[in-house]
Amino acid sequence: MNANPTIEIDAQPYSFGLNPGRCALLVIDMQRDFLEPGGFGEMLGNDVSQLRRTIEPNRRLLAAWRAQGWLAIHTREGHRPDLSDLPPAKKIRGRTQTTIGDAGPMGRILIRGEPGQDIIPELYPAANEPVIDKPGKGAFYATDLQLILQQHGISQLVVTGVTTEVCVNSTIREANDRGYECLVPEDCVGSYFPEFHEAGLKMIAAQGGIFGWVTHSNHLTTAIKAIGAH
Ligand code: TIU
Repeated sequence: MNANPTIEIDAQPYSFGLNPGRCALLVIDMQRDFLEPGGFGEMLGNDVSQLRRTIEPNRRLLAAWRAQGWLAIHTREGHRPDLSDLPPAKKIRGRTQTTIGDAGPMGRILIRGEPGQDIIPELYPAANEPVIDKPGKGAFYATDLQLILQQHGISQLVVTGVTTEVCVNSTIREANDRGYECLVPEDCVGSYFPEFHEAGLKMIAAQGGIFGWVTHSNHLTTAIKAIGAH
């Protein structure tokens, strides 16, 4: 008998066969500056409530994942304090008065080590969970994410976090091209723009799952809990 049978998760465009031990949870950029009232995201005029609705489903999923002892990885978008990894094109993008590296409401904006760049307390990484600091939108670009996944024998990713059409979609496209199967719980990802969130999800599951699968976290947590705790 196979000690690790595949767990079938109800999903679009068809069910996802989750392979325990080979599937990691990848939580993208749940950072204070993107999600908290008074942070950089809100300072730019964004509606952070669109992102904050993802906190509770992510918390439940992370708890179920941890109870199985499965690998969870967290990412943070951010740059070195000397800005040596910040391309000028990214620094000036948006033509806003305050940009990356400037003083913001919670320290220097998107600079590693600053309070606003850190992960929200509700989803704070456990001591044994890798945290990937990434300078781009995709989590594979200029990081050691793939090396870490390889060391753990991971071939599938459950991808959550923010924002749906930016860092989540960029990461899923990078992962898909590298041969990883990606499953996205729709209630665990969010965008400041509801129409981009909807389109971002459709783009993933369209054309027979061109980039991956889309589910609801209830399907995942129910299936995981049915295995029982280890
Ligand atoms: N993490 C992430 O998506 N970074 C962004 O800048 N997202 C926006 O939607 N702006």
